[in-house]
Amino acid sequence: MAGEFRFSFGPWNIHEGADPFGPTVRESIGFNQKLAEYKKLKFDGVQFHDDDAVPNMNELTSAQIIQAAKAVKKRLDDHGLTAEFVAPRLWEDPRTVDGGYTSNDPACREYARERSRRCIDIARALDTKLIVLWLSREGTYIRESKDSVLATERLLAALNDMLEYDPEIRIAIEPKPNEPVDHTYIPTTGHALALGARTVDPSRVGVNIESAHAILAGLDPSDEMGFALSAGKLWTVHLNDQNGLKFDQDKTFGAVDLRRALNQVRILDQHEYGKNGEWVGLDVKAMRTQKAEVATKHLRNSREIFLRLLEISRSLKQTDIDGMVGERDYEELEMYVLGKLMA
Ligand code: XLS
Ligand code: MG
Repeated sequence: MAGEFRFSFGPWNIHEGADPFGPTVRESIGFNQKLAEYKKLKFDGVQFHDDDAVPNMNELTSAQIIQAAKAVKKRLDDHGLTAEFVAPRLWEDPRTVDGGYTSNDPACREYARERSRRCIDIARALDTKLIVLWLSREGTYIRESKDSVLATERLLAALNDMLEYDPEIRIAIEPKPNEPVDHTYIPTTGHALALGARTVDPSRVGVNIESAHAILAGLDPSDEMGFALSAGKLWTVHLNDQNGLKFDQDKTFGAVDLRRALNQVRILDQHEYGKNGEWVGLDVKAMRTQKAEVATKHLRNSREIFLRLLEISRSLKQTDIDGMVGERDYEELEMYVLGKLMA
């Protein structure tokens, strides 16, 4: 509903703390136990990778996968939770080592497309029609290894394949410019929407904008959101924060730059994000230093920061802003916004 926000996160946002330079530092928490945390943290929506719902899906028939996903749907119901979306995890299997849809190996490309169809089956069993597509390894480590024209055509064919497989699903592409690969083929919102516009059904392709991914591309997340909102294409968000150009940090929303966070909340609020049922997703990770018993505070904090920034955004008086804009006194406007943030 417009003006009211509901929040979601994925089971991967409660995690063991491994990073590229060190192993896990916290015990694994079972999926059921994680579900029990959602309401305590005041979240109602669950985001899924396909194998968060059906972990051994590669060993099951499609009928078995659907049956297993239906059992997960029952567990969601027991906890009063809703599945927001399902994303095919196309970056861990050995067959996706060189990408999924754009892999140079035809057998691997077929694996990625087949896996995506099974992901759609899981979404339907969980009672959601939204598929998120983070195109993880769809790019190159070295430029000469793939042809970017051919790769774009392959991505388009994969999207068409999914749209045709299920005439009701909608696909929200989650752009990211790098990591794990050196450069990806769909680095920004503009690329995602341009690709969607060329599919068999552009009305069913939109975006999931993640704050950190926009920042890594040198862009302002709220402007990326505005671009998608103006096209009616912002179907979910992954809010978080990022301290400069380094690995994807998934920091607590607003933890690095409160003003940048304020502007994301503001653009969402002012353009009635949520009125078509869109969720506020928080793709945040606890710091590795965090002890196990307090390793969900990043979720609690991110939600709270969103709501406090919402209050600040709504306390900005439009007539005052209009006056300063009318005078072109942007120094005064800057101080007005900063003053509210520092109050
Ligand atoms: C990775 C992405 C990922 C997606 C879901 O950088 O943020 O976690 O959100 O597949
Ligand atoms: Mg994300």
